[in-house]
Amino acid sequence: KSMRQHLLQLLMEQRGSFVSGQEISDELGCSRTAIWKHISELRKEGYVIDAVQRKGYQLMYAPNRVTEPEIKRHLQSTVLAKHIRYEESVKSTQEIAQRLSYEHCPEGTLVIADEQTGGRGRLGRSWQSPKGSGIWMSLILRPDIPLQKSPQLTLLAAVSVAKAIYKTTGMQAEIKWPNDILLNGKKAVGILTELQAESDRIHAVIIGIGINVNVAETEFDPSLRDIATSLKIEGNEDVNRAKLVACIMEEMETLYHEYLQNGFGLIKLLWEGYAESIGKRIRVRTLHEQKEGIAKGITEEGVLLLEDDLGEIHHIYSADIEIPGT
Ligand code: BTX
Repeated sequence: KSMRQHLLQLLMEQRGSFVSGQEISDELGCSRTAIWKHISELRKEGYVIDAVQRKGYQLMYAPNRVTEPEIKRHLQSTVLAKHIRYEESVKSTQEIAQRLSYEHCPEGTLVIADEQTGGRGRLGRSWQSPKGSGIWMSLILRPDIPLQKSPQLTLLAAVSVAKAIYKTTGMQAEIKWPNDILLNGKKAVGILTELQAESDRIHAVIIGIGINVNVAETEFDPSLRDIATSLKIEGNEDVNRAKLVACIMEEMETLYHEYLQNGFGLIKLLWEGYAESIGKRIRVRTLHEQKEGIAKGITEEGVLLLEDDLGEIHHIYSADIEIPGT
């Protein structure tokens, strides 16, 4: 943890009162001059910190950021996000999480960045991740489950995000199988699940979650403006990113325990409650083919069931779906 993050944590823990320079230098093991330097850096980042002689420092205002102390301030979960790796700007948080996982980091480690320059979606697609306005994060899980059950975790993540969006903003999101979350029909969240496995054993599941939180319309690439949206565009209000991250982690923690103990049953039910396309006519596109029919639901494994016009049921493992005529 950097000196600056540590200092920030101290100031946050004692919000509403002054922290003396002596206390800070004891805690951090650094000089008064060094503290002063870090305080000025924090101010440049938008923190408002009051400094009064013989009293010390007091945090008056914290900007909307997703640093470790900001997230921890809202967090009650025990395993998930206990370890947080925050970065200002990275190519992709998935990449860092993959590496940390190979280095045997603990389960629940969360990698989060303020900006991604090469955010990735599925099938080699890219994910736009502008600076300062979204949640771009990757969570490392190490569940003891067979490989073919891993798609269930994408659905678990989607339900957790939809619940957390409702809790923090009151907005009702819809889930589009397998991994998109929509607000008023437009994509506000994307989820990408990547695996580290050897033969049939899962070493880690890395769940990448991208949320357009306070992204303005002009921040989206023109090609996305018709299909993408953000929580702020739909709700007309700034959303505290750190609070939303914490809320997602808490929802996920609850569902993950439920999942490990009792299996996919409850999550499947919750998921179906949020799913926009179940019972509707959809078009399914895979790399090689395209099918149309009625979405009947998902299986115990999280596989989509499609009934074609001849009444035949198809299992769809991975695809993009569309609702014809929209
Ligand atoms: P996807 O393949 O389902 O969606 C990618 C498609 O979505 C793109 O081709 C584009 O059309 C559209 N798109 C791109 N950026 C955005 C955006 N910001 N909002 C809405 N639509 C967009 C979805 O893949 C999975 C995305 C996961 C992103 C997270 S962010 C943290 C982690 N790190 C990383 O590199 N990826 C994940």
